[in-house]
Amino acid sequence: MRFDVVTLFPEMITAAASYGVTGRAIEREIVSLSVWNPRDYTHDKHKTVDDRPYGGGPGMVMKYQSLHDAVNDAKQAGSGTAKVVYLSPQGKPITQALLSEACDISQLILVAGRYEGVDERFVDRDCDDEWSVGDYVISGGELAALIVIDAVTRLLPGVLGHKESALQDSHMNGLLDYPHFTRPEQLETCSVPDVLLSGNHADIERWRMKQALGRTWQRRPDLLKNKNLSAEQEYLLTQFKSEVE
Ligand code: 9D3
Repeated sequence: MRFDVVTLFPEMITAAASYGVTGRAIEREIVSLSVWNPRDYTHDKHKTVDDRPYGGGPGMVMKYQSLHDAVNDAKQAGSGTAKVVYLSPQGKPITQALLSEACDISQLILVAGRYEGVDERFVDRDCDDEWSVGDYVISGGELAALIVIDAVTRLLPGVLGHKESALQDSHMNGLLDYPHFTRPEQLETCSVPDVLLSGNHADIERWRMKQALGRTWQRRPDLLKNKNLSAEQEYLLTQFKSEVE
């Protein structure tokens, strides 16, 4: 899988992606990452990438031509078909399902905007899709592009170890995680739940499922609405609810 990011701040992308899971995937050549700066595609003395909005109003808008030329170079650097995605607050909210579909694409060109955004004709003519990372304001598309790169890379075959991969498609998928504990067993008055020290793996599994269901019900009831629970899960959730005052 090949990622190309069009950005005025290329070091932001290469620096952050060089750590952890993404850094390792790049080193092992499971993914490649290239950055393209629209400023390198300007031709005027001041390397102008932005201009004032037609119709007036505050802020500046990224100009069409340098974005277009940067995307074209990114496409030519690839070998097959590319998908061009503009990261913006107006985009469709990214979900695990949307990112799973992106795994089948051999080249993902991510365009990060700055200022008030890009000339809309770039979105219309050059982009295949427009994605958002959620309903809050960030200062530009770079952090959003990094989220996409991280989340997609984790889904690619061979990136995660066996244990993490197994965790990824566990039976608790679609639920919030259960609570985790490690040593020490006692922190002042706060102890580890007895069941986790019991060595009874069936009891531990049931307790974790109950916690995952209960926390999802408390914190993210929207996630339970689209989920079919087994009879066992319904029983565990009822038990959890009855234990809440
Ligand atoms: C305060 C400026 N806003 C006026 C209503 C518009 C605005 C312009 C540009 C808000 C944010 C941005 C920059 N954001 C992104 O480039 C961005 C983003 C986001 O802000 N939220 C969620 N997902 C994304 S993806 C890219």
